[in-house]
Amino acid sequence: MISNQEPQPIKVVVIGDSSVGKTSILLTYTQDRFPIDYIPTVFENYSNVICVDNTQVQLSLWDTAGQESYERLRLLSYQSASAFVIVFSVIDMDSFNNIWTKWKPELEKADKQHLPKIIVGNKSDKQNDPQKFQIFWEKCEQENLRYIECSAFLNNKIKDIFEEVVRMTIREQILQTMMRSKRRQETIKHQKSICQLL
Ligand SMILES: Nc1nc2c(ncn2[C@@H]2O[C@H](COP(=O)(O)OP(=O)(O)O)[C@@H](O)[C@H]2O)c(=O)[nH]1
Ligand SMILES: [Mg+2]
Repeated sequence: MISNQEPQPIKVVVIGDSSVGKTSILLTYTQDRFPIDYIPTVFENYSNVICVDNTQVQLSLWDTAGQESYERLRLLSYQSASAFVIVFSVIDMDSFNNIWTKWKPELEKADKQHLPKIIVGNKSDKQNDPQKFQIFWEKCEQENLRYIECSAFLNNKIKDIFEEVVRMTIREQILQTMMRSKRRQETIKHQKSICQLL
């Protein structure tokens, strides 16, 4: 059901090695076409109201630059993030390995490891090896992370990435609200029992 409330803001930050296709994914999603001419290093932040499973959200998308020299700037963009999309290229094994050795540790350093995140293998138009897919999928499964393979070039599964990350964020926020309310009730119960004792 669509409510009359203000759409809930969700900030999604896209990270991953340089050249894996982060900016292309974002441009393809927001413009519904693959950028064939010019691709900026980082695309301008974007914000739009979208509807996922009958819930309206104010989705803002933040691109980042993967290089070491941009680390300070990148960490700034992690502030008030709701979720992360970690992109690698399915034709570049290093970019996959770097998820575990660079990107996850960077999120931990920024104290964002608890936020919802999704792993995205881009450039699937260049490689269609089920064995490779299995390797990527199994590792993500082990790490308890959702894996989506996509091609910005073919505009394949691009919309699914953002719908799924919004879905995961809404679920997580509901869970957090329920836990807060439970903790509040427990505190009230505890205070009441102390009052009775006194
Ligand atoms: N074949 C193929 N090339 C892609 C795809 N996505 C991006 N690229 C290319 O990969 C290069 C790097 O893309 P870019 O979006 O700048 O990567 P970023 O550094 O991660 O933002 C560019 O030459 C893109 O045209 C894709 O899905 N398939
Ligand atoms: Mg870029």
